[in-house]
Amino acid sequence: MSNPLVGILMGSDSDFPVVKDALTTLKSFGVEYEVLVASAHRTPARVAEYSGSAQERGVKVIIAAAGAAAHLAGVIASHTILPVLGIPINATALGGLDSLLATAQMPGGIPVGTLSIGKAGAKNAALLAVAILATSDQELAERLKEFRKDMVGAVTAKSEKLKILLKNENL
Ligand code: RP5
Repeated sequence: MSNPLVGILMGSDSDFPVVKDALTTLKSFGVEYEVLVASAHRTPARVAEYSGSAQERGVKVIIAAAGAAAHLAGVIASHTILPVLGIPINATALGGLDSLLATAQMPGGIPVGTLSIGKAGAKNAALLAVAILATSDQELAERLKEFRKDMVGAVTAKSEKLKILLKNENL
């Protein structure tokens, strides 16, 4: 990947099984990305260095995934004016509610676009990044429209399948 438009940071490599869904989604749209592990608490200087230089390197959107007291997305947002999307990770006994609140409840002034906890959030963070990039990339916008169309097709097919199942079971 030579010209990453999306930067993805995760607080720990233990977040990767969830973050992977963001990568596969970006890849399916042909969007280039870069990924690194950087923690707001364990490696604050690394987070500051990455976030402070991302825009000048051509990155357009940053996705941050973190669990527990998840300050990563907010700290990144404090170092850049790029849009920052947060994925709360379920990493503790609190089931991800801790990271959801830590990521979403930013005080006014430094926004973080927070997605849902876990894999759905990872997929949607990537789709939202694609939507942001698509505002200035017509080809990507067309791909996003196709994706939505395919989803309509898939849901309709599920409904048809259910109809057959109900008929077979005399319901
Ligand atoms: C957070 O703490 C990470 O994002 C991860 O979700 C959680 C646990 O990290 P590890 O102890 O697995 O490295 O900072």
